Amino acid sequence: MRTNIVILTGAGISAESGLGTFRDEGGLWAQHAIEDVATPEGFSRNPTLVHNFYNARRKQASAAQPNAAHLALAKLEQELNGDLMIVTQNVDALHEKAGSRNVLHMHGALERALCNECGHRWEAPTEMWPDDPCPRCGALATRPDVVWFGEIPYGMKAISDALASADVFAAIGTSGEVYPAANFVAEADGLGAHTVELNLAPSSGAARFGKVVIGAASETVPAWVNHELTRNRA
Ligand code: BV8
Repeated sequence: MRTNIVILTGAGISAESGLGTFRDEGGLWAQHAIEDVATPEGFSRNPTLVHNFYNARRKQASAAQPNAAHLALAKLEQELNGDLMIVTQNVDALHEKAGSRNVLHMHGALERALCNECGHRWEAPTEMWPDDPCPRCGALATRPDVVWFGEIPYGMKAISDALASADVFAAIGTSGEVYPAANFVAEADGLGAHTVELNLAPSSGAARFGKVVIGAASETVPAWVNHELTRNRA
C-alpha cells in the first residue's frame, strides 16, 4: 500500500559515525557558547572563531562514514512504494554518502559556502577564513552556508508540503529543542500522520509522538525500516 514518509534527523543519527551531538554530555554546546559560534552576531563579532569552529567540523565530517542508520534510510528510499523526504538538521553529508537522494538540509551544509554580499553559493573549501574573497563578486563576506539561530531555515515550504501528504512522520536522533523543526511532529499529527520518535533517550517532545522507540539509531533504524517496508508491501 503506497505510503508517504517524512523523516526528520538530528545529530543523534550521526553520533555513531563519530560526529559530536550538541546537547549530550560533552557535546558541541558544552565546548562553545551558542551565541559565539551559531549566530550571525557571533560571526560578525569574531569571524575567525566561527570559521575555526566550522573548519574543524567540516574536516571531521568529510572523514566520517555513514552508519547502519543512514544506510537503512537509503534502502527505505530505494524500496518504498511511496515518497520519502529526509529533512535533516544536520550539516554533515552522511545521508548522501549512504546513497539517499531526496535530502533537505534545513540548517544548511558544511560542504557549501555562501557570500553575504551577493548570495553566491559554492562548494566550501576544507578551510574557510574571513579574508577569503567571494569567487563571484570578490567581497570579503564569505561564510559557511549554515542556518544560525535567528535565521530562517531552508526549505520550509517544501517541508510543509511534504508533511501535508505524509502518512508517517519519524524523528530520529533529535532532542526536539530547536524550532521550527521541533514543531514538525505537531504539524504532521494534526494532518493525520502516524508519528514515531527513534532516540537514545526520550526527547523533550517525546509525549507528542504516537510511538517512541528507545535505543541507538544503528540498531533501531534498520529494524524500523524493515518493519515499514513489510507494512508497505502488504
Ligand atoms: C528561526 C547551525 C524564525 C548549524 C543550528 C520558541 C519558539 C520558536 C522559535 C524559537 C523559540 N525560542 C527561540 C527560537 C528560535 C530558535 C530556537 O529554536 N531556539 C531554541 C534553542 C529554543 N530557532 C531559530 O533561531 C531557527 N530560526 O526560528 O527563524 C523563523 C522560522 C520559521 C519561519 C520563519 C521564521 C534556526 C534554528 C537553526 C539553528 N542552527 N545549527 C550547525 O552548526 O550545525 S541548531 C543545532 O541544533 C543544529 O542544527 C542541530 O541539528 C540542532 C538540533 O539539535 P539536535 O540535532 O537535536 O542535536 P542534540 O544534540 O540537541 O540532540 C541529539 C539527540 O540525539 C539527543 O536527543 C540524543 O538523545 C540523541 N542521540 C544521541 N546519540 C544517539 C541518539 N539517538 C539515537 N542514536 C544515538 N546513537
